[in-house]
Amino acid sequence: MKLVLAIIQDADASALMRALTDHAFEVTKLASTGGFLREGNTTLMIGVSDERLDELRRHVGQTCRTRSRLVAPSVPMGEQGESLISEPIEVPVGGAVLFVLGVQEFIRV
Ligand code: 2BA
Ligand code: 2BA
Repeated sequence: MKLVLAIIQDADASALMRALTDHAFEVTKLASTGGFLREGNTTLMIGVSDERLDELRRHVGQTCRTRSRLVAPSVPMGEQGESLISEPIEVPVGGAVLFVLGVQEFIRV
């Protein structure tokens, strides 16, 4: 068994939860925050058998889109203290970041 931590965008969370539960995956949803954008995102914990890992990956790939976000860089200061205004930069986010961890035990009490 594996525990998949899937970090996805909030906009994809409902569709992915639906797709996974429709296909009998068990899922737990956590609210999370990205360290770089400091914006909310969604982390799904999915305990899955090794045999179904590829299928899970396929659902995630089909559901989670890559989107671009414009980020204003912090304003650097010149030598005389004047600000050097720079253009916002485009940052791609997603489709999804997956961590796949081995599960030592799955216990229901
Ligand atoms: P954020 O940390 O808010 O990052 C959003 C997007 O900003 C990232 O998209 C990446 O394209 C870009 N980015 C992140 N750090 C950067 C940096 N130091 N310089 C330039 N660009 C940077 P994704 O890679 O698709 O990541 C989406 C979210 O997944 C991240 O949100 C974070 O919450 C999580 N994540 C990604 N890699 C992670 C890791 N190694 N460990 C833990 N969480 C991770
Ligand atoms: P839920 O997903 O809201 O599931 C609540 C209960 O509904 C489950 O209790 C189970 O008895 C039943 N259930 C879930 N999926 C089902 C399905 N496809 N068909 C029929 N019945 C289903 P528990 O098994 O005690 O799970 C309690 C909570 O623990 C779950 O809430 C979920 O948040 C988490 N969880 C359980 N197994 C998980 C796994 N493999 N991966 C991630 N989270 C899991």
